[in-house]
Amino acid sequence: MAPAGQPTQLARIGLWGAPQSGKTTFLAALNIAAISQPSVPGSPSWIVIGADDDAGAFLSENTDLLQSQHVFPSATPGMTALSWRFIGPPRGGRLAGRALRRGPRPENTVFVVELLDVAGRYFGGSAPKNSLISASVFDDDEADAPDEWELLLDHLSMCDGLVYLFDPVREQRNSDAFEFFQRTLEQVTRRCFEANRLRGGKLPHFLAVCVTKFDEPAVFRQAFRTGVVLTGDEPERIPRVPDNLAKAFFDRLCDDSHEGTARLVRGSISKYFQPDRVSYFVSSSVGFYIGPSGYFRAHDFTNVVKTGGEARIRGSIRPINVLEPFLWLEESTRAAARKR
Ligand SMILES: Nc1nc2c(ncn2[C@@H]2O[C@H](COP(=O)(O)OP(=O)(O)OP(=O)(O)O)[C@@H](O)[C@H]2O)c(=O)[nH]1
Ligand SMILES: [Mg+2]
Repeated sequence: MAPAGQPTQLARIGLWGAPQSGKTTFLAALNIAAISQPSVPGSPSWIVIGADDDAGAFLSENTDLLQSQHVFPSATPGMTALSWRFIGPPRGGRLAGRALRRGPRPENTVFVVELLDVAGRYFGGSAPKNSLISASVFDDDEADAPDEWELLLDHLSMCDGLVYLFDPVREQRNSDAFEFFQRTLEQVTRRCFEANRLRGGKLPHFLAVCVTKFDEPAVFRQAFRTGVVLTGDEPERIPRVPDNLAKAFFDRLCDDSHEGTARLVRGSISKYFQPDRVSYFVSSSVGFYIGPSGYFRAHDFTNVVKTGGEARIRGSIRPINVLEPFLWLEESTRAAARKR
C-alpha cells in the first residue's frame, strides 16, 4: 500500500517480444538498473520496489539469480502479472529544490507499472485455452477465465505504453520477429478500433523499441561498424548507443536482415504507431564484462558464456537502457494526458 496522501500515477505498460528475446531478464534487471544509476548530483535517481508481495519476490529472487548465481531466469511457462512502484525525486528539478527550502516538502514522484510477463510464444497466438488465470489478472477475482491469449490482447490494448524487445540474435537465426509482432499487432489494433481508441487511424500507444542483447559480440560489432557506438564518460568507459542514434542502428539491422522480416516489423511500426510516439533504445540486461582492469576492454567484454549448453553470466551485471524505456514511457504518457 502507498502511504496516505502519496499521489501515485498508474502507468500500464505492456511487454512484447518473441520467445527468448530477453523479456523476463529485462524485468529481472530493473532493480539493479535502478540501483546502479550513476549518482551524479542533479540527475534523478530512482528505486523500484514491488507493489505487492509477488512482484517484490520476483525482483529479489531474480536479482539474486542474475547477480549472485550468475544464471538467467527460466523460460516463462505461462503468464505472470507484475506490479511495481517506481519512486523518484520530486518533479520540477531546480524549482522543486527551491520549494524544498521555502515551503512544504515536495512529494516524491511515484508511479506504478503494471505489466504481464508472458511466454513469447503467446505473441504468435499460441496460448493455452481455458486456463484458470483470473479474468482480470490484476484483480484477485477468480471469476470465469477467458483464454490467456485474449487476456494478453485485452491487456496490451488497454496499455498506455509498450516496451517491444527486438532481439537481433534471434532474428539473425530464425527470421521470425515479424511473426511474433504482426499477429498480436493486428488483434490489438482491432480491439482499439472497436473501442474507438485509434487516433488518426493509428494506435494510441507510446512504443519503446528496444534492440536487446547489445552485449553480444555480434550485436556490439555491428553497432560499432554502423558508427553508432560512443564511449561512456564514467570511469568504466562503457560503450553505449545514444538514443538519437538508436533508430539508425535499428534501421541498419532491418536493412541487413536476410529474410527481410525485420524490415516488415519496421514497416508495421510506421504504419500502426504515431511516429512522434515511438522511441528507440539499444539495451542489454546484463551489460558488458568489466574485468580487474576496471574498464571496458574491446578484446574481452563478453559477459555471457555457454557452459554445457547453458548460458551463464561471467561477471557483475551492468544493465544498459533497461530503466530508461520505462521512464520515457511514463513521462510521455503523463505529458500526453496533461495535453488532453
Ligand atoms: N547476451 C545476452 N543474452 C541475454 C540477455 N537477456 C537474455 N539473454 C539470453 O536470452 C535467453 C532468454 O531470456 P529470457 O529473459 O528468458 O527471454 P524471454 O523473452 O522471457 O523468453 P520466454 O519467456 O521463453 O518468451 C536467456 O536465457 C539468455 O541466454 C542479455 O541482456 N544479453
Ligand atoms: Mg520470459
